[in-house]
Amino acid sequence: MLTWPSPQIPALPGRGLPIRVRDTSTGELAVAAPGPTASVYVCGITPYDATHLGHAATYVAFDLLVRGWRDAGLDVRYASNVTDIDDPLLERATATGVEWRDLAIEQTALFTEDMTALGVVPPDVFKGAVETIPDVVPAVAQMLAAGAAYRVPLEPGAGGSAPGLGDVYADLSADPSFGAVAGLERTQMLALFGERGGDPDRAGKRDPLDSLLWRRERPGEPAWDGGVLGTGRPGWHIECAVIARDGLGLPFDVQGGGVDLRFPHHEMSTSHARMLDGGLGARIHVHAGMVGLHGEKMSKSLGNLVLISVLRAGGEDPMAIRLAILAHHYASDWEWTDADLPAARARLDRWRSAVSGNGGPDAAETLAAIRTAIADDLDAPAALTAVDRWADLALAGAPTGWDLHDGDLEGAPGVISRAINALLGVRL
Ligand code: 5CA
Ligand code: ZN
Repeated sequence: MLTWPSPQIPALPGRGLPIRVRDTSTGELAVAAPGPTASVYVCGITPYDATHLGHAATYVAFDLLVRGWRDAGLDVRYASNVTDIDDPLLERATATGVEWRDLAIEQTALFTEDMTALGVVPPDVFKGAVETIPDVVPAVAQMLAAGAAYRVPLEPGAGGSAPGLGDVYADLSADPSFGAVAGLERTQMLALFGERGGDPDRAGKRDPLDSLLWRRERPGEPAWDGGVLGTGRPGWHIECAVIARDGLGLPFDVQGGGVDLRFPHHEMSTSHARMLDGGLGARIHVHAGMVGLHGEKMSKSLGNLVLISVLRAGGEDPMAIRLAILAHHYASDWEWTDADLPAARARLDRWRSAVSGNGGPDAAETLAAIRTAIADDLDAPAALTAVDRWADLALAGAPTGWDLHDGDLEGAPGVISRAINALLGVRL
């Protein structure tokens, strides 16, 4: 799948600090990557009704991590996916009378344009579920052969020319570490599994929580050659397990996404990865909070959406949208209101005025404060406050500070402008 163009990341004097993030499986702060390499997998969109502000906030959060790692001198590898075949996409396509492929292509294109406008650094590996099928099939076959998966018989009429080959499910009893990602009680797991795409009531499963790896062909549904599995399509969690394994190698440093994916998606995809590799999936799990609108989680299924493409079409400066997002700490749930954009526009104007002059206090302290904030669990609001402080002094007429780096003398406004761009992704 084609990714989007990379924004230019200006060089900064000095080096960033090691970044600590909150690992949601332990609740503790942990160094996100010990180095010298750093790898992250962030769950991508299911391409319908994308990209809303909640999606954008999640990708901007992990963009801070990628930028911070690069600033700290790590060799970063970033992988992500597009769930371009799954039940919700097919349901939406059927409901609106659009071909599912057209819906996926159009929405993925909008997403990549939104990410470009918001200055999000693109993933190095960006794969769709459909193009990953040739890799998913042998992975599922491997799990079957190892006794970590089993077949469940089909209802009459399913399975195309091989109705005797059932759907394939992961056998949770083959994974003693299952449950370590979210740390939930079984009753909580059962409830969430049913709410978030699982099928606890499917007859013939060994455990209601066992999750689908390969769905056999059904009348009216798209299906692909699955070799020994029979025609069908991949389950959701195995898609991310395989893309992460092949794109990053196992184990990798950080598995990320919104907190709605903590269970079952990240629990299951980590379990699948463990069963494929015999070891670990991700070392650390990091989750962004949910952005809400009118008291509810912003979600495609509820339809209470603010779309980035609609804001852009209305002439909104994408950098104001980005600043509005950065004003909230990524890990907390927050509510989008009418006040967010005007406040972000005012801040952007002020910063632009401040770096347009020749004056301003020495940049070193502010650059250090931004780096410290990012290293402390990606604390963007604290970074914005540090820039605000510098801008206030600059606009009040503080004398010019100069920074010497690599033998060049650079004025404080230049250093601040580059720091805002490189670390926060805001182009002034
Ligand atoms: N394709 C799957 C992941 S493999 C999926 O969940 N797609 S999605 O389009 O529903 O969501 C894309 C990303 O945005 C996920 O990381 C999800 O956790 C995050 N997300 C969805 N809604 C919100 C929200 N309201 N606030 C913050 N993040 C959100
Ligand atoms: Zn995923």
